[in-house]
Amino acid sequence: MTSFKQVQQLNASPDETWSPDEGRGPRCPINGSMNEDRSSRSSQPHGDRLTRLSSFISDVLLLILSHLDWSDIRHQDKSLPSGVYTIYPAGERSAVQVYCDMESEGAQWTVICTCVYIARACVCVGSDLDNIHYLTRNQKYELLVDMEDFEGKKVFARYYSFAVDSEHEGYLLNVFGFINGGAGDSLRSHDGQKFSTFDKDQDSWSGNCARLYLGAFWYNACHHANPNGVYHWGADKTLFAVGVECFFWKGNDYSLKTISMKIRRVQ
Ligand SMILES: [Ca+2]
Repeated sequence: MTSFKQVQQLNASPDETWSPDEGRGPRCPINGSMNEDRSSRSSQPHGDRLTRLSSFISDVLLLILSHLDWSDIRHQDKSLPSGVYTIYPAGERSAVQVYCDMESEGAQWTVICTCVYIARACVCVGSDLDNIHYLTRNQKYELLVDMEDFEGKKVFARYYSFAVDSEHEGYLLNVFGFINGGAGDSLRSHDGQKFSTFDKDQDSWSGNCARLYLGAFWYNACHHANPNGVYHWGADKTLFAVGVECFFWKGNDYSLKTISMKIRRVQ
């Protein structure tokens, strides 16, 4: 299992976290129908087990599929604010907490990687790549990359289509349909690449890009973007291209103040 740099605690307040098992917040609308069905089934003939089993399986599948991502939660209560929520990308036993952004570019974005300031540095809080794969394998998703420099300027890059293949396929990145929000297209050269880490070199270079550039990403040979790189405070040429970088906006050797990658299901 491979992931972005991970921080487990997302500083969620209890009121911001929703789980269907907690009995608060939005409820799955089909819960009621399941209970109703069970009571009516009790009067059915004892021999009708196959029909009951088939109906039960159908109910369970509907329950699982109704909580896939943030869009499903938001669909049930449109007044919910930005915050940390629990989603189930691979079914009811796959609970994972994610930050949901209601403020950027039309809202309803599920954050898969973002910088959070901890001890005067920016730590990438990321989602597990398996979960991203589960979310994007059957549904069409778009990607928004927000970033900010130390002069206070904010830009973004947006892509109409985003998907990550399975671990077996190296978590290969599929991203296209670029829309320029001032950041340039620094992911183009990463499209079609597998995800590389310190201990798993899957890049297109003879060496290990993750070790050379001190990050973990869909390196080619090697990068135009390094969001999991070393956090510097802006321009720093001490080590070449190891910072949190977006080449087509700030070039090499400028480590960004913040960068966030967010996905949203295309309706
Ligand atoms: Ca390599």
